[in-house]
Amino acid sequence: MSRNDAVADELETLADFLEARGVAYKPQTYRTAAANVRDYPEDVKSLAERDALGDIEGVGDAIAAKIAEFVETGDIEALESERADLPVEMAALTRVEGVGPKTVKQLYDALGIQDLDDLEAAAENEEIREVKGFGPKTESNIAEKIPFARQSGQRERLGDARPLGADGVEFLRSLDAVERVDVAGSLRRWKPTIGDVDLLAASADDEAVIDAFAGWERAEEVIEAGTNKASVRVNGVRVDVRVVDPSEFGAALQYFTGSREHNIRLRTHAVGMERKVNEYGVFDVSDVEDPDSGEGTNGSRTPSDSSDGRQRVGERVAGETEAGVYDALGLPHIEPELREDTGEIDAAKSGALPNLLEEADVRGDLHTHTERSDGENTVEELVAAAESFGHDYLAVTDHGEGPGVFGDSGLDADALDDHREHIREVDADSDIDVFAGIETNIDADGNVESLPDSALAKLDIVVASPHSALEGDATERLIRAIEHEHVEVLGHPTGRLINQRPGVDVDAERVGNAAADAGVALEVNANPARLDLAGEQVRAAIDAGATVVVNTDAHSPAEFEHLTYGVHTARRGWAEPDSVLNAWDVGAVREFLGL
Ligand code: DGT
Ligand code: CA
Ligand code: CA
Ligand code: ZN
Repeated sequence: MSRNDAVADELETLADFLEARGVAYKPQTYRTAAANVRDYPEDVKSLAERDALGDIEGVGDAIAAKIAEFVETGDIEALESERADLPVEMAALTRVEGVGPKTVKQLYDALGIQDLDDLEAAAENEEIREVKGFGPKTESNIAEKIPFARQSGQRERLGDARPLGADGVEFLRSLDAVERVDVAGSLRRWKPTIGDVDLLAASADDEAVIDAFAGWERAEEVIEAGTNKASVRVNGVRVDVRVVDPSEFGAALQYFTGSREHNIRLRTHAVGMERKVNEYGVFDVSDVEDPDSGEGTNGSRTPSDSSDGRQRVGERVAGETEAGVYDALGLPHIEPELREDTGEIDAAKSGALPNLLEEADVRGDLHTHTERSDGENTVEELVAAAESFGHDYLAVTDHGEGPGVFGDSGLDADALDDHREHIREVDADSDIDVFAGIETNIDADGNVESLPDSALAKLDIVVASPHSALEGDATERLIRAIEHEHVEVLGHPTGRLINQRPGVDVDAERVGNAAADAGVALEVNANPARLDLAGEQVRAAIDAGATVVVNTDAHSPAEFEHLTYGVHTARRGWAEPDSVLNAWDVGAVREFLGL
C-alpha cells in the first residue's frame, strides 16, 4: 500500500465515524476525497511539502490539513478523537455485509460490541435480535456474513498489493549488491487477493541485502530477518524477501511463484523424465540411485547448509532462468497466471497452451462514465484521455436512473437524448471512435431497468449490470438480461466487491452459453475492487463460446490504468485476443454491436 492508499484508508474510516454519528454530507465529501487521493499519481508527502495537496480534486483546506497532519505525524487527530468516543474496530465491523457505520454505533451503544469476536458472540447468544430495529432475521444474516468478513480482512486486494510489490522491487533494485529482482507468489500470478507479498532477489551477498531490506524506510516492523530471507510489515501487509545465488534465480523464481499445486504437478512430470526440480534447479537424476535422499554434489552453498545440499543431486541442467527450468522439463514457458494446476501442464506438454491476451492487444474501453452521471470529467476530457492512453475507440456509458449510482445523477430518457447527441458531436471532432451508450441496472428479476426500449434502441451500446439484490444464484436472472433485445455487454456480472461482498453465484458455463447465443459480451471489470468476472469464470464462459470484454468502468482518466488488472484477470481465464471484444479492431467491434 502506498502512502496515498494509507491516507485514503484513514479518510474513509473517518467518514465512517462521521456517518455513525449521523453527520450529513461530510462523510461523502471525505469518501470522494479519499478516492481521489488513492488515484492521485503523486505521493501526498511530496504534495504536502510543496503545499499542493489542494491540487487533488475534492481536497479542500480542511481535508488538506488532515492529510498534512497524517504525513507528518502518522495520525489524524480528528479520527483519534472519534475512536476515543466510539472505541470499535470500524473497518473490521463494516466489512460484514449489511453492517454499516450506523449499525456499528447502535450495536456498540446497546451491547458494547467492539470487534468481530464480540459481534459473533452477540449473534450466538441471540442478543442482537433484542436491539431496537433488529430482529432474528437480521441477526442470522449478520452471523452468516461474519466468516467472509474475517477471511477478507486477512487477505490484501491485488490492487493494493501490486503497487507495494513494485515499491519493494524498486527498493531492492536500487541496492548495489542486487543483480536481479522479481515478485513471486500469488502476486506474480495476479490472484485477486494475496496473503503476503513475495519478493526474490539475486545476489552474491545475501547479508548485505537482508540488512538493507530490514532497514527499508517503508517497513514499520521487522517480523524476522535470517541469513537469506527476511519479512517485514508495510502498511499492515507482510512482505517476504528471499535472496538467492544468481545462478539459481530462475529456479527459485519458478518455485516461489507457485502455486504449490502447480509445483507438485511439475515435480511429478519431472520424475517421469528422470529429472528433479526444486528451488535450486533442474537436475538430471538418471544416474542417481535414490534422488530424494542423495548427497549433494554441486551445491554452491557453504557445507554447513546441509539441508540445501541434499537438494542438489545429480547433474544440474537448468536454474539460471525460469524459461530454462521449463525447457529442461521439455515444456514451453508457462505464464504465471496459468499456474494453478488446472490443466496447464498437460496443455504445455501437448503444445496447447493459450496464446494469452496482452495489454498491448487492447484497443478500446467499452464501459466508462462522465460527469453526466457519477464520473468526474466531461465527455471531451475523457475522450482526449482515451486517445492519449492509446485507445482506438471508447464507449461512454453513463448510468441510467435507478440503483448503481449515487444520489439521483442517473439519466432519464430526455437527458439521455441530449447526452447521446453530445457524444455524437464529440465523436465527429475526435480521431478515435466514440460510442454512445448507457449502463442500466439489472433488477432482481433480470429486467433491464429504468429506460424505455425506445431510448436504448437509439444507442450504440447498452451495458447491463447488477447493482442490487446481490445474493444467491443469479444465473437465470443474468440470462434474462442477456436475452434482452438491446443489451450488448453484461457489466460486472456477479457484482462482487473484493473483501466487501461476495456477489451473486453464477453458472459461468450457462451464462457463457446464453451470451454466445445472444451475441452479448461478458465483462471482465478491471477495477481492482471488482475483477468481475473472475479468472475461472472467464475460462468457463469462453469455453462455452462467449466473447468477453475487458473494461475499466473508469470514472476518471486515471482509472484507465486499471486495465492491467483486467487483462491479467482475463489471462487467468486463459483468454486469447480472439475471445476479447476490445482486442478487435473497430470494424469488428461495430459489427458485434450491430452498427
Ligand atoms: P498467498 O501468499 O497466500 O496469496 O499465496 P502464495 O502462493 O504467494 O503462497 P506463499 O506466500 O505461502 O508462498 C509462495 C510460493 O512459494 C507458493 O506459491 C509456493 C512456494 N512455497 C512456499 N512454501 C512452500 C512449501 O512449503 N511447499 C511448496 N510446495 N511450495 C511452497
Ligand atoms: Ca504470497
Ligand atoms: Ca510468502
Ligand atoms: Zn459502470
